[in-house]
Amino acid sequence: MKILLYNPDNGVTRNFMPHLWMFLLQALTPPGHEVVLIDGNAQPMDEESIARYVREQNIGLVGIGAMTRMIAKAYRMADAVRAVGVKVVMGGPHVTEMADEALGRDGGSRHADAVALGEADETWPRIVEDAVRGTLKDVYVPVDDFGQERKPSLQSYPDIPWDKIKLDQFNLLPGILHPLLKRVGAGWGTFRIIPVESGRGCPYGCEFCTVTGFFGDSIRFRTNESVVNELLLLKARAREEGGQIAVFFIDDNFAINVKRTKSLLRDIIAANAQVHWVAQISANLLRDEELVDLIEASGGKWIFIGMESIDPANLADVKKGFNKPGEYAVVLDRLARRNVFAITSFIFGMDNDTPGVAERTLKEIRTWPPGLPIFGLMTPLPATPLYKKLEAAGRLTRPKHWQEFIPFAMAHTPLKMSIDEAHNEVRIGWANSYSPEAIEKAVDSLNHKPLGYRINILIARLCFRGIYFPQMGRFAWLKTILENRRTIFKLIKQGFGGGLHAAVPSVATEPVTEQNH
Ligand code: B12
Ligand code: SF4
Repeated sequence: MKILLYNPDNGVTRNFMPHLWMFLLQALTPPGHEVVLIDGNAQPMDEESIARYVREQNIGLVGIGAMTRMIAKAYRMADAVRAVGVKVVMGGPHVTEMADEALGRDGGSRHADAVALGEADETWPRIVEDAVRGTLKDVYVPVDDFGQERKPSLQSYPDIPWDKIKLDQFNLLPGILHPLLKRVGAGWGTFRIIPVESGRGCPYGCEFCTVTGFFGDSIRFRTNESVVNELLLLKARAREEGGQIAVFFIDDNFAINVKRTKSLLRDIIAANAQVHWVAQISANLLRDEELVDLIEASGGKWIFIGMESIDPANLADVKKGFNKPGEYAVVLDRLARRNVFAITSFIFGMDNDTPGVAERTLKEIRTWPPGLPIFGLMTPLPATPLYKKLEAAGRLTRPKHWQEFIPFAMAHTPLKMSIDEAHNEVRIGWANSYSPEAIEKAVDSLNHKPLGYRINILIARLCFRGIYFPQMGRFAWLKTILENRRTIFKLIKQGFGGGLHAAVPSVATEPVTEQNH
């Protein structure tokens, strides 16, 4: 059977990274089937084109995965596939929580023939076999022989054949730049960010987050060997195709077990499997100097920290009191001293927020080493404790906000400001952090660092800007480049002064070298 795995576009940004679930399920598909992957963020498709594709390619089963914010598009695409008589199975965090919605059991129309609840590593092969036999069930639940919920162990993690998988849709370097980059130096034909997981689960249970409910509070890890082998495979691929590969460790809290993280990082270093990597780690776990040393030595470049708020009352309210705003600056300095920078994520519209929260947060941020601040709004995702709390209190203004997804729009009223005021705070956060002046200031403040780092932060800021300010087309990019021309020219001038080749940091093919320090 020919199977299509499809991830809908998010409608806001182009994907900088493919979704892991597609590659994982492809690797877990029983032999004898052909699996094709389409990520709508890289290959945009509408209802008509997916229906045509399914017909022309003789697809026998379509698997669709989606987060809450893409679910409306996912349902529309599923409807189009089912209309041409092909079965659709849906999975992922949203339909796990809202299976009745996907199956049309809540009074709405049906979008999926089958729904895979939770982690589908063990149920997917059964789904494929049932689809072949024509005996698809409505719901697949990962349970053991006694009917108890079972979280898959990651000890026998499948080998994802990164050396063979077609990744043409995930080259971040625009074709127009290829000739120029080839002249800059070998190793810049492609640049990909690849998702790798080393473990699943987070016990912290923050009120707004789906992770503890979905993956459970017991944490499961892959073996160090399996992660290291995956990195070696990716590194070899980058070398072979004359390109760059960076890895996003998508674990929700990469250092949740510090001892184990250190042992993994040591093994990565020992095997010379370093690639440049990004990971999510909560601030409290970055107190450990040895951990941060190992992050640097193993290729860690950016750490995503869910800071959420600089107000301890807000943090306590959402059960994230383990974040201590008083130590944010120390943590960020500790990283920056090793040339590791932070993506700092904030949520506005929390219950103790009042107008002016953006400016108060920006004032703090300005005292920190430059990084990548991002600002979002408190969002009640289905089945989270936050959703239940707001629903019980009658505070949801758009209880089914996913049916009509609007980027950066609240679905409930915060306690101490209006919805419009909360939206305005987010706008202030983005406008101040990603204006040409702010970007120039961030790049200039790294004047004592190697040129590669300043180029890194410039490119990262220009890309991150697109999360809030629409930057999808060529024209939008051209405008951004023009607005930031002063900073760009400054770096080009310095690059030619020192030799452009020396200035461009190698992302994946080199371990961390003296030049990077
Ligand atoms: C990596 C990641 C991202 C990446 C983007 C996704 C990517 N390219 O990989 C980045 C960093 C950009 C991102 C951004 C956001 N993310 Co995010 N992200 C994740 C993260 C950490 C890992 C995803 C992953 O690969 N997991 C590992 C795989 C194996 O698990 P999985 O995807 O769930 O797949 C398994 C099952 O769900 C199932 N399955 C999934 N799909 C399908 C399909 C079929 C057909 C079947 C059968 C089974 C199946 O099988 C898989 C194997 O068991 C998750 C948290 C998590 N640990 O999952 C959050 C998560 C998915 N993100 C979340 C959110 C909210 C966001 C943001 C909205 C945050 C924000 N406020 O801005 C943005 C929006 C992004 C956008 N513009 O669309 C939520 C989604 C909750 C929800 N109900 O939708 C999660 C769960 C985290 C959370 N805090 O709750 N994210
Ligand atoms: S620490 Fe992160 S992953 Fe864990 S529950 Fe809190 S927000 Fe979710």
